Amino acid sequence: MPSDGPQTIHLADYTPPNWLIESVELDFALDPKATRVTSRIRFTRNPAARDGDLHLDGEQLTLLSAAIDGTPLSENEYQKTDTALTVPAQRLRDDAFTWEAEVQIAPAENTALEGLYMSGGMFCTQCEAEGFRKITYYPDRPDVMAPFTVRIDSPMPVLLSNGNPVERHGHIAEWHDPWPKPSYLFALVAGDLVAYSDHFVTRAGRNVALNIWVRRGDEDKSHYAMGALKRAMTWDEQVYGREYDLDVFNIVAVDDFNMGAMENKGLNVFNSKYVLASPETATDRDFEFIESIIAHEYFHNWTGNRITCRDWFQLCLKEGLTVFRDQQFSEDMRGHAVQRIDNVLMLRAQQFREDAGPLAHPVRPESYQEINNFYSATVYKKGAEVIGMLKRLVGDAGYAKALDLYFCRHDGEAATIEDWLTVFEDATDRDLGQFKRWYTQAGTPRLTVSDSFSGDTYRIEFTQTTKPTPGQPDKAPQVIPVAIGLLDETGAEVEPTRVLELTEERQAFHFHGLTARPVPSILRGFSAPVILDHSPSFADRALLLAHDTDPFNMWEAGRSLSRETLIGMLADDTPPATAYLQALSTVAGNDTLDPAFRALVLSLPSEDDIAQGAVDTGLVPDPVQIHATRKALSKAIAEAATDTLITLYDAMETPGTYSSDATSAGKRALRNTALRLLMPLGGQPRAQAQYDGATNMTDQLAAFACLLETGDDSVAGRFYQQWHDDRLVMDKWFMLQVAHAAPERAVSVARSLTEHPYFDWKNPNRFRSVIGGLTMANPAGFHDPSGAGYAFLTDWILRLDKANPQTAARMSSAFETWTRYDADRQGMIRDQLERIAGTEGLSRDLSEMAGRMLKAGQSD
Ligand code: B3K
Ligand code: ZN
Repeated sequence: MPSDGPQTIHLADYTPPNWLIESVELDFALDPKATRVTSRIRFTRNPAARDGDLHLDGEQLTLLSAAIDGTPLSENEYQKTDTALTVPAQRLRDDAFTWEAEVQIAPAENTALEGLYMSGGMFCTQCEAEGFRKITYYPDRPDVMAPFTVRIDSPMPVLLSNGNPVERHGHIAEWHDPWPKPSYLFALVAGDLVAYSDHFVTRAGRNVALNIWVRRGDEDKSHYAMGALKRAMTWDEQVYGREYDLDVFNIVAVDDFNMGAMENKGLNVFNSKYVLASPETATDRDFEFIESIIAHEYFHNWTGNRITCRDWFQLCLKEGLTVFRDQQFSEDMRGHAVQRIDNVLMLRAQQFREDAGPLAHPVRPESYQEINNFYSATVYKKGAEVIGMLKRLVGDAGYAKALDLYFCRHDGEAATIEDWLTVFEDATDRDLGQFKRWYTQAGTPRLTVSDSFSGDTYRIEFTQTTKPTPGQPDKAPQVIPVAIGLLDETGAEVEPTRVLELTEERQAFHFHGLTARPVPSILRGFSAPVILDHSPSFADRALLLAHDTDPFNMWEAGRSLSRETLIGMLADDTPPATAYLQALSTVAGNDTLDPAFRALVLSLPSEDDIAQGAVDTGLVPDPVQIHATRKALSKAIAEAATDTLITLYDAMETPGTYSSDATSAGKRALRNTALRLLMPLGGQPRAQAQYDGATNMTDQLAAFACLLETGDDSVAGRFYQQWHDDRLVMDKWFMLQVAHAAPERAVSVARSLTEHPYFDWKNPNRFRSVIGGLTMANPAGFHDPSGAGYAFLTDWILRLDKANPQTAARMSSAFETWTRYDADRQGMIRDQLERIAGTEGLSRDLSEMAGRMLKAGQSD
């Protein structure tokens, strides 16, 4: 890295701000090419200050004027660079002063979708993490919190900002947010929008106006999101005792957005994908995501906004906790077992994958170049698991007490992980010194199990190890809560769930008073984010699959049999055991089990999971072979369970009006799983009939995917004719054609879709549909032995990097698993990573990602 390359920021270098802010006033005169922003900021000296300089961040701003206490600043009274403006302490002798500045910005030219930008003719903002500095000069750091007053001058009919509306006179609207907040929570929206409105009365009797702002015609697609918002508001009052604190809560749906949504105070901005839904246009999965993301952003009002982060290293303080809260909410709304399994599936697919490769980092990282690269599965999803473990260790009552103390002690503050852990220590009298390693140590611990039985005693011994990760060669033992229960040979539970606390590298536990060797059910509910290295006999796993009282482990038993079967097929062509196929078929036909659960048992591990499983057993994964093997196993399951699947397909029909509730969605999931499995056994007419008769997107899309895989060329055209006017459905059209293309055709299908007139590469959803459709949803196509997939991805991210570095950098993580493949593939990916790293004018975002990934191959 050249010495003038991107600067690395270290947690250890944190210093408090020199100046705090009492109040902020912002005036916006909106214009796509030349927006004027006037700021009036009252600064007061921070008693904890290091020195008296005033440091303001500012990027891509044209400074028109600046003054202190009404006196204009001349150019020799401050220093200005491309990223900052500093007024030296000598100019600031008083303990308080008012800064006034006017800057000009060009939202229409902002393709990075960070700061103030335009989407479909409307003005909108995205400031987290460091976008506010593209709006005006400001100490753009989360530990500077202030109340904001915002005036917007624009002919647009709808003008929104944070807080409560103050007044509206013709072209000018004023908003006031009384709650001190950091700049990353600022938001402004101006557009020709319409609202779908409702209201909510809080526990204390405050009447809150609720509005979901959308483009004309989309009002009816906002009903589901509104219901989800009200359920989330009620749930947070009932479960966490948290009430909403403003007169209005606004949500805006935006088509061009880099991520899912953003929790700006009182004005959440959403990717329209996570707001708009109707039965005809959205799948059950879309409804589920909308509910959880609406809840997630709403829950941030307390965990993130009222209590925010001191610095960006503490990101998991708000994200891990808020993900944990939204997962609890979804479990309460939709069923605990299935939601838990779903969350673990995503954790393994995204976070375990990250932890196993060059991008591994602790839940609280210690350094970064570009903070946007750390909105990662580790910070979010492992961050949530860490809180789940804390709750398990201190118990429900201890957790409730700690959270009450947290809200009371830190309300209005910018806090740290140390503050968070101290709250738990104070509330529960526990020493969390060792537990803290979950925040500081990267990597997924592997738990090896050995057990024995003698006399009346069952002994189980665990050994924990964690592989080295970048910058952390040696790992210390962590506190691992292992929920365990014991079954006898008939499947009866002889020892109900108890939580064993592992603290040592190697530790044994004893269970006395047993009459025979029990079958252990280990890590119930996935009580810790670890890899369990334990291969019980087929008979033991079949017993767990049939009888475990813990639904997570019941599913896990089936999953581990599927994984082992696939690895056997890959390694030496071992055919799937009849008993395994029979066990799956029995579960599928067991009407006492929830259909959604049965659908999960019937789903095989993803191709990427199988690749990681292969690595774990010492094989070099071949994505093309994995694809074929998974297909073969799927067919074998269908052959063994044909009658059951046909019966299920008919029995799980949900006639009548569509309902997105979990029970109906579960039936559709099982029915569509059966449809898919039956495809190689002459299922085409069934899929065709379902496609023709579908009245909801879940069923239509499931049939569409099946038909695409048969090579049916006409179905994509029919789908297009029906849906070409609907952007969100067209995203699915793009994505599925790539995802379900035969591997050898996938790159050419993706490439020709990038030439389609509707392919708008600057729209992140569309970009992700096609490029992500290849890298994430068609791994065998992406890893085509020719290397064409690698070159295709690289061409596109280099192009996107010039317009939108954040999304380009995120997409580059498709390469994060590169060292697991054969030498040819590794060589080709290394070439592409080097090509990226060597590109002139690369963004800080993408340069950091390529650099981190390349480092992994250096010792080779
Ligand atoms: N806090 C935002 C994410 C911001 C991402 C910035 N690159 C959404 C969320 O986690 O709720
Ligand atoms: Zn969040």
